[in-house]
Amino acid sequence: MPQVHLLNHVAGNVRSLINAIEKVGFEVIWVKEPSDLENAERLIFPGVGNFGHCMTTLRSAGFVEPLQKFIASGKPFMGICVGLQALFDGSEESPGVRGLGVIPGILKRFDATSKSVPHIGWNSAATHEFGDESLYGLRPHSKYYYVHSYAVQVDRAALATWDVATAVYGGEEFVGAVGRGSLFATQFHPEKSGVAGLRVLKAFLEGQRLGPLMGRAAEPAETPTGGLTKRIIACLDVRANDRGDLVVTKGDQYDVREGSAAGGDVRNLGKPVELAKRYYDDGADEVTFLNITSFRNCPLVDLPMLEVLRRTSETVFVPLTIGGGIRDMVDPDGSHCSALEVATLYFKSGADKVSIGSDAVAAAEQYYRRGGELRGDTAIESISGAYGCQAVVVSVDPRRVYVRTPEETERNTIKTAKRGPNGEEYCWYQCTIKGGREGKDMDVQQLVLAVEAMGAGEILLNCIDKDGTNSGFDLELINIVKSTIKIPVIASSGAGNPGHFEEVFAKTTTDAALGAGMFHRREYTVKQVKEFLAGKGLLVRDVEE
Ligand code: 1PR
Repeated sequence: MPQVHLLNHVAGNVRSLINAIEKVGFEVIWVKEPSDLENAERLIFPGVGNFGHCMTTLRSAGFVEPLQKFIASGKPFMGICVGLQALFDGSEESPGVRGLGVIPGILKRFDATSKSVPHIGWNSAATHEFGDESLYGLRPHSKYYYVHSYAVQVDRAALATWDVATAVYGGEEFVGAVGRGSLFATQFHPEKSGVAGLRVLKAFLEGQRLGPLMGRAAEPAETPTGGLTKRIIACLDVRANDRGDLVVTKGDQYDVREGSAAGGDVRNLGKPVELAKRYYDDGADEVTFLNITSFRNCPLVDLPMLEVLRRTSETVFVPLTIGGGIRDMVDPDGSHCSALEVATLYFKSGADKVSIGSDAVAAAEQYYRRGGELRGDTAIESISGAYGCQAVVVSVDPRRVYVRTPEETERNTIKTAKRGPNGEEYCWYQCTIKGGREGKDMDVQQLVLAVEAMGAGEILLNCIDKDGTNSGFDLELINIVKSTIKIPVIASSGAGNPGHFEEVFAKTTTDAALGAGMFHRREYTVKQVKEFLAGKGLLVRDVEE
């Protein structure tokens, strides 16, 4: 097998990259020290997280000069995400920290006044000036998975001697991929970009710099968010059933047992790894696993979801999120594991993001008790500090509480179009923990504001009243959360048909929408949802073969 060296000095999910490299027929050799670069024939430098942290780590390990030398030698080099950013002079993210200075330019933060930041999702990497040829298999109408807050704005004069593929987000045109000679770098993650991404990785590894252009030339995207597609996410609630088998289950308003009386069997809708693969093949833009019972008495290293992630990441090349039990924990043998250690195990097993539920509510309560002061050591802060905010999702499980007048409660209320059982015209959204079993004296706006301040990168917004009802998303809830924070929101709970997805994208500014039961029960496929949305003029990622 031909080989590629991998410089892995920055935290993140490298397992998926290794799986992707192996999938396209190459073997990975780890770079352990700077002198290893002398023997490398080709090199990949991936990275996630903070620019300054990345450069400082490289500098202190003595990699800066050997890297510059490797690149100058003309051997094939590929940077991914922060691996692209490091090639530039610097970044607003870490003023005063020098990059490798191979390509001119400074990274700037996306303007968040009119859009969510980070930029998370599937966008273009279009090469307008290539005539009939494509750079490393990039296709004008393919979509690639991005997750970043800082980007290189396209300055055609400064980049005149470089080949550049661009994307547009909320009116800002930025560098999606850049290359010259045998140097190539992508801001997107090819290992997370499905078939389109694997094609790019393969072309780089095989040295296929230019190839025939497939498909029409790209036109600059004109939608308000640019070329960013509407993300459709498939969610798998996973737990052990009463026989101890790991199953994908699905609740009705969080009750996962069959029959109306408590005590029926846990609903079994399939096996996690197989279902995840099915949704990937169908075009799901992400797959989320929620480990709904957290396997409370299981030693950390034996957590069944670790194996589920390892196996899923071998065949599923889109982002994987894992939730449930991401918190400080004590192993059955009495040893203490921090939330960061738990998350690290999941990232090493193939997860791209962790989703925090109950622990986020506890952290938010303490945050307000301290008068809005950050403590620095909560699960959200420690994981986001080590892996970047894009790696931390907060899963919110709110429930409606109806009141006759806003004065009846100190919580933030809304006037609702859907009145309460006694004709109440107002409601507030109460945060819950432990799968909805315990309500807290905190409303959803307070929670999302606190977790955004702590460094969460995204909100997974469930709704207990809507879960499993097939009656559509709670649009009022989504709108109040979207107007409260800047980070992206995934609308969840209630999807029953493709029209519900169209409705949530038309009537809210949600960044993504998630479905569970309707996919598990095979009522509709992800592909059908996407075809329906495309038919209504919405931008979605096509499934490539
Ligand atoms: O508190 O950090 O250990 O995380 C536990 C996680 O497990 C949380 O993300 C919580 O939302 C989830 N969870 C706990 N209990 C349940 C349950 O169902 N009994 N599931 C549960 C949450 C809601 C969604 C569902 C959507 C879409 N499930 O994930 O997939 O509502 O469903 P639909 O499209 O069929 O309507 P921690």
